Formats: sequence, structure tokens, C-alpha cells
Amino acid sequence: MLAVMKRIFIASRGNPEHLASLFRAQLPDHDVLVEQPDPQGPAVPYIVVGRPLPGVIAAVPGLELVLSLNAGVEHLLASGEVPDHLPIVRLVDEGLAEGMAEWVMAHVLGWHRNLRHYEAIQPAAQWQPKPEKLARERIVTVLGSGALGAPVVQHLLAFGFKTRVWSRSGRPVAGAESFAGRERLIEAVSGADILINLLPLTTETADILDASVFSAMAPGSFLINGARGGHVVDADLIAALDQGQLSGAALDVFRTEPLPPESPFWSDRRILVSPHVAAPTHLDMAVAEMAGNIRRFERTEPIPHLVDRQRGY
Ligand code: NDP
Ligand code: OXD
Repeated sequence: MLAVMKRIFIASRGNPEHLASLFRAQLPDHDVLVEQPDPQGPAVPYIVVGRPLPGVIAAVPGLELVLSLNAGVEHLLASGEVPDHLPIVRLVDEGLAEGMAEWVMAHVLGWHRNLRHYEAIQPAAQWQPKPEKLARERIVTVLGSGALGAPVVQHLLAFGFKTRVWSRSGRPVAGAESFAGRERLIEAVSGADILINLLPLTTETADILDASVFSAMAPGSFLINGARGGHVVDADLIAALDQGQLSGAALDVFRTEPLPPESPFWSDRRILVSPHVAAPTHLDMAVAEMAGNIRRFERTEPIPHLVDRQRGY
């Protein structure tokens, strides 16, 4: 008797055919679909999702595992689209970690060595050196010690920055000073020259970057947000910039994406806007990771990076 091939539904709206071909190469013993399966048809145990349209997940028959194309899953949890009994696997892979570390370090070093200042005065042919510090003279705090935060901490340490890392559990990174829990947030950011946000967006972390955090940082400090727009109280950010408490911010993520043309962020010279490109998903790496998780699931082995719905990440 022929074995029935297990089915995978690629529900991504961006180039599902390409994704399907990568899955077929990784899992040739599986049947990969790009069209919504018949709800009355044979079971489809796996779905691969980015931001699925309402109703798509619920209509898949016999679903057992949801594989997210994103590291952040707040949209999947908030939509209520994923039935409670279904496990969700976040995307964690080397490509995301490397990409985020590159984006963060580009901004850290650019601000640390005053590159924007020299760029701004160049048209006026001004020879105006600023006092230049060494990394060892700067305090940098990273919010989030996870798949993206921990590698960033390691890069900062390699450059010599005095590095702190703050997380829910105080997950340590060797060489950095680590802080746990909300009650130690202000201590963790106190006097920081640079603050890097790599938290997931949850009910506990929404609006976390507010006036209380900015005012605890060093005067003239710099914010780097690579996580989610919902972490930042935008009005408090602008106020901190206006007061000179912050000298600038690099923002990759926004409450509304794409960032609307009328957003004041676009024309604010103190803010560096990038269009959610800090850590793009590299599909070849992502599919290899997801295929590995499907194999683990079928061998009934533990799957890493399952979302904990109680924690929200
Ligand atoms: P992880 O789940 O691996 O790490 C999350 C970290 O945040 C953990 O250290 C966790 O603490 C900490 N944390 C969570 N909740 C709290 C809290 N209430 N208080 C203090 N610390 C908390 O996530 P990733 O590193 O993989 O991703 C982080 C985020 O980056 C994603 O959720 C997504 O929003 C964003 N992202 C942005 C991208 C971009 O291109 N801009 C691309 C990919 C992701 P603990 O260690 O104790 O669990
Ligand atoms: C993600 C993202 O969460 O792209 O992967 O932001």
C-alpha cells in the first residue's frame, strides 16, 4: 500500500510558489499546497503563515502545527485566528539573528562615531571635529535577551561597549550585566548612552518605551528600535528629542506599517526611518528551519521556539 503524503499548506500571501518549491526540495515526501485546501478534504497537518487573511487557518482540515514566517507572533495571537489547541512555532534562524545584529551595529557605530553629524556639516565644508569616545566609555542597554537580543549583546561586547541586558527572567549573556523584571527596568536603562529594543510585543511590553525610560537614560542618548512600533509611546519620543534628552532615534518598526506619508517621523532629521528591514526573513534559511521542525514534530521530538500563549511570545 502507498503511504499517504502529509500535506503542508503555504498560506503566505507573498510568493507562495517560491516558498512551496523550497519546501518541496526540503521535504520531498510531503505534498505542498498553495491553494486553500477543501475543508471537507483530506487532513492538512501543517500551515505556513505570515499574516493570513481572516478565516484561512480555521478552514484548514486536520491542522496540527502552525509555522510562523515571522519571529514576532503578536498578530497571530491577537487575531484569535489560531485555535487554542494548535501549537505555533516562531521563526528563529541564523539569518534573522545576523541581519538584526548588522542593522543594530550599523546604528550603534554610526551614532557612537558621530557619522550623522559629519554628514550634516559636509555640505558647508566645515572642519568641526567632535570629541570622539571609545566604545568602552559608552553604556549600552539591550531590552530582550532572546534569539535576537543575545547575539546583539555579544557584538556589543566584542566592540568593548559596557553592555547591559534586560529581560523577563534575567537570562544572562556572558560578559554583560543582566537585569530581570519590570522592577529593574529603570535601573537597567539608567545612564545608558544607547538603548536597543528587541522585545516581543505583548500586553506587558506594549508602550514600554515611554518618558520614564527616556528620562532615565543619559542626556543626549540614542534609541534603536528593531522590535515593534507598539513598544514606543511616539509622543514621549518626540518630547524627549525636543528636550535634547535623546539626540536621535533609529526606527525600523512603526505602529502603522507602511509608515503613512503624513507621519512626522519622515521629515524629522533626528530620526532614521527604515522600512521594517532590520532582519528580513531569508526564505532558504527559514524553510530549512521550518522543515526541520516538521521532521521533529513527526518524530515526536520537542520543537524549539514554541509560542507560550500565556506569556504572549
Ligand atoms: P525571543 O522570544 O527569542 O526573545 C524575547 C526576549 O524578550 C527574551 O529575552 C524575553 O525574556 C524578553 N521579554 C519578553 N517579555 C518580557 C517582559 N515582559 N519583560 C522583560 N523581558 C521580556 O524573541 P526574538 O529575539 O526572536 O525576537 C524579538 C522581537 O524582534 C520579535 O518579537 C519581533 O517583534 C522583533 N523582530 C523584528 C524584526 C525586524 O525586522 N524589525 C525581525 C524579527 C523580529 P526571557 O528571556 O526571560 O524569556
Ligand atoms: C518578524 C518580523 O517578526 O519580520 O519576523 O518583524
